[in-house]
Amino acid sequence: MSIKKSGATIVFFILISVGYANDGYKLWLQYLPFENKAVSDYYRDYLENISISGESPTLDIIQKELIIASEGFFDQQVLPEFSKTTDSNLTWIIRSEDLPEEIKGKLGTKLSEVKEEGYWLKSYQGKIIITAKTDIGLLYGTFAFLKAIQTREKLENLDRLENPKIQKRLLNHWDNLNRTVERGYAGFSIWNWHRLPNHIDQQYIDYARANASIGINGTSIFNVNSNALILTPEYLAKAKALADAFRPYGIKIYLTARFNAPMILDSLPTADPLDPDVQIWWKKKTEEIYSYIPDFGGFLVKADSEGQPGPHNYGRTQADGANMLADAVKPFGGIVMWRAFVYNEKTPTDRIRQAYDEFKPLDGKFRDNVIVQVKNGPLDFQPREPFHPLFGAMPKTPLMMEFQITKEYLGQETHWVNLATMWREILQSDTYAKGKGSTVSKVIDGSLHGYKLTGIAGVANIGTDRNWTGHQTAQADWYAFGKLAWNPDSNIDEIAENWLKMTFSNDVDFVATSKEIMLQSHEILVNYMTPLGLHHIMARSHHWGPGPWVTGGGREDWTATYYHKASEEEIGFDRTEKGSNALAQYAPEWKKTWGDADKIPLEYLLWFHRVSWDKKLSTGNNLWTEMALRYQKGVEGARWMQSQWAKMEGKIDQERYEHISSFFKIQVSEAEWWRDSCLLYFQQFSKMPLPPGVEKPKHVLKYYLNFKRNFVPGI
Ligand code: GCV
Repeated sequence: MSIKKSGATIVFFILISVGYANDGYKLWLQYLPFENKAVSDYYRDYLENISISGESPTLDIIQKELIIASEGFFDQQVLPEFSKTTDSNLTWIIRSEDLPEEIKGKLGTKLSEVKEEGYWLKSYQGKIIITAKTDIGLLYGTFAFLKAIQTREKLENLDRLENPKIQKRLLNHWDNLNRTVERGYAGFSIWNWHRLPNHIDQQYIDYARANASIGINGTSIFNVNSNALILTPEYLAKAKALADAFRPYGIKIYLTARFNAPMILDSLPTADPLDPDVQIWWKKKTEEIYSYIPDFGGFLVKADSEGQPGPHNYGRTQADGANMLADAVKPFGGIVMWRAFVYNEKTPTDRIRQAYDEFKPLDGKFRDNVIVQVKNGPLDFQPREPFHPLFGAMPKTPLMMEFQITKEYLGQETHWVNLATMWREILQSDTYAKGKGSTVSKVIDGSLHGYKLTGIAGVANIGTDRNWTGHQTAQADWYAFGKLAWNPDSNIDEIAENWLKMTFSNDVDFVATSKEIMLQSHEILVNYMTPLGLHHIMARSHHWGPGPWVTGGGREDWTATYYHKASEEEIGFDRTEKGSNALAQYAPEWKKTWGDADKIPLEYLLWFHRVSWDKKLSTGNNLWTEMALRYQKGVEGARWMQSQWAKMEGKIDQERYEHISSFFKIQVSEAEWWRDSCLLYFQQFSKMPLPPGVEKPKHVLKYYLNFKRNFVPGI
């Protein structure tokens, strides 16, 4: 499997990335040709002769990845030679137990710091040693090595020992059996159920490669709004085929469990979790699943929420439901991820306080293989929410984070918004659970409360679009999710920078400009969609575009007016003790700032307070003026992003440059749509003129109220 390098190689680095058409399919694993001969020569030494010690499907994958990388870096002219012996090689890929004794001795006790999925990249006497306890660790280490090359790191001083801080790092697909994707905006589901199990599409393999390259080790392949059919032999055989394909990449399969599956599939009269027949049914079903997938990860459950059946139907608690499933998977080492996204359709209290009210009293009542999966904020993946108050409030029950990578409420994959910025805001929020510094990241990595089980899930933004994610730049969110899952305290500036280099180019100007766009993008979007703590003001049902006027219908808490409660005097949701008192679910430290309308950061103002339109804010403006100026600022921000991007022409391939440029047309016009329609709507209440500097709306309010778009994707 070796092709000797030839003298002809040298001329090929002129074919730098700019020259290629590129549809984005290769994600951040582009392995673009080196920009000049010096760079190429430098890295070639490390890529030419590599030793891989041992044999396994995962080690075969490592070898294949190094070939793919070399084909890219050297434009197919130089392929690495592999050997089993380490002697003359500059790069070694070797399990730590197989290292020569002498080297083990020199590496010392630090070697024992490498845990199950961890790795150590170590420059040692002119060589690079990639070592790990397991083959999966070696795979992660190889991707880290290739990333170091992609981002042009110097390898001589490399000394990177990494272990994941979170154990279960999952994607959650909301994919349906008919291949639609709930809240999916990048085409259809990549799972071709009709062709499975016999046909394993190359895209499944590339999916596993991409996930392994960022350390994702689990995937729940089916919608949380579940269909019991997924648990039947027909679909288990298909899930097994995927599990077999993913296994060498270190990725386990998880399935969603529809709570009333025993009734649907086998006509049991009840799905009561305390009914012995129901318990036996789940035990048998679980045994059956493990007979197909011996390393099945476990169940993910949405219960008692938005029409899904659950333990409430039988007067039981969420713990009763979760524990029944936990007992079924326990003998096989499986886990249950039980979602805390539970709220009552009658809206008995402020919707955002219901999960806390329900779960907090159950702390310590769950089996040790249950982990409660909590959305980042207490409402529903809004452009900005404070962190969920359950974080820090359940010391005896492991909690995992659920982020939404797909952009249901943030432009539906046509806006460039860097989600890592928003996720950092949540992860670095202080719960004060054990005093200052008790960040959400420490809750979910288990260090704050000593959780034995830790996890994080991201609702996937992946579909059949050629570039996987609809917007080329939405790939960055998948990438960043993996990186933050590995270490929730990772530096998001570095994540953005590395993603840009790996995906597009190492050009200094390109990276600096694009990174700036990324880092500003979230605040810009919040300004043109939901400034000052506004929330849930999107259109009904498909959630695309503005809808502050949405009212009536079956459920109060699915309207916009329930949340902003605009009147001629004031606007906002009072969540202080004078109102719903959801604020009391947070540590007292937060009450001091968030509880005071004069001290609260303006970002959260209308989330927690009702404020009169003419109230003077810390900026010197009254509320109405500040709101109008922020909407305007958001639009200007979107235009600024667009103009910055226009300067990038010629710095990357034209295909992706143009793709992103055309998406900016959508983003800017939708930003204007949000600004104009929201300001016109709220102006009916404030009755004040638009302040100077805010552009006149393009249409009258009636136009926006009547605007309808058919067949919005994602529902
Ligand atoms: C899968 C929101 C979305 C739903 C989603 C739900 C959930 O309400 O609009 O599509 O359902 O969250 O997270 O369960």
